[in-house]
Amino acid sequence: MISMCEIAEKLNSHDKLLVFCHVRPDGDTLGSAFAIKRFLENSGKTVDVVCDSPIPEKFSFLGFKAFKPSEITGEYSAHVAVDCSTENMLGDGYVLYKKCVETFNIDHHISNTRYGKYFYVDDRAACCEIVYELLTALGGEICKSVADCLLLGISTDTGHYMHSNVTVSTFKISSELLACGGDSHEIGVKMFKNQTRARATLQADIMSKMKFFEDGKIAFISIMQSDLEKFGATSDLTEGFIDYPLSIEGVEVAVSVLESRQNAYKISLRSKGRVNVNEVAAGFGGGGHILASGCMLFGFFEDVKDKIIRAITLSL
Ligand SMILES: [Mn+2]
Repeated sequence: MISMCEIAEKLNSHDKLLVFCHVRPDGDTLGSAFAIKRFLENSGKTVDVVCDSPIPEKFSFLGFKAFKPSEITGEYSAHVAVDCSTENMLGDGYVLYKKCVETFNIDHHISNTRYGKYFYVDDRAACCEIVYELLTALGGEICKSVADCLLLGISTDTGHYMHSNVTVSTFKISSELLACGGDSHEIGVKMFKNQTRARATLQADIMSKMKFFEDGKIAFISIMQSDLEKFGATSDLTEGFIDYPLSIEGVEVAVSVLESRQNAYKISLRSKGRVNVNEVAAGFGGGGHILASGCMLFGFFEDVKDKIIRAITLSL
């Protein structure tokens, strides 16, 4: 791994950069990418953002506009992936990412596969913490718009400062971003205290069908395509559902199974601490963090459910 100073220096030598977000983008990958874009554009560089999935509506107040990988025609001298633990997270952007000689990989997932010519991986609450330090190393003023991007990533990846991943640096960086004009309150409200009626009614329905295993230590929810259709909801609206089962007394691990297509399920895992769910997910080719991870499982729903419950039970 190269140092923060070196990565800043290497990035600074480029005038036209393409920044890659992961598929099904969250606040951290978008915040990281658009903070880099807006900061470098302030110093006259050209920076575009590419993402293989649409940007969810809830981020619209921040004015993010990203290209699809297929829409990119020009040449960029550097390709930068942010918050992407594996190249697969780039979706179809992966082929495009590899086309450049100068590839950067900036991430905070301990499971990061260290791809790219230059990688910087640090176990932080959010990739946006790393990006803040990178922009600080580059020098120059952080404007309100950049501060809001970075606060977005920190807010969403920490459950607005409620998760155990929050450290001294999380608060220190956040306070500096507030001093730059960032509006932490607006971001917190827009991300955590605001939802569509479709999401709220879908959530009530899903929670009413919650199941428990191992004396209530495992809480399990599942969201099928038919549930989404019933409420006119899209799968990105289910983000955050898993926090509810995890909040229940006695639950050690919460599992969410989202049917992405027939016989293909996106598994999300959250732990209160006794179980390392990064290891559980890694057993199925996935990964993430000790307390929050995910993987894909294929097959019939009942088999998928048994497989994941068994793996968690063995780690309890
Ligand atoms: Mn992240």
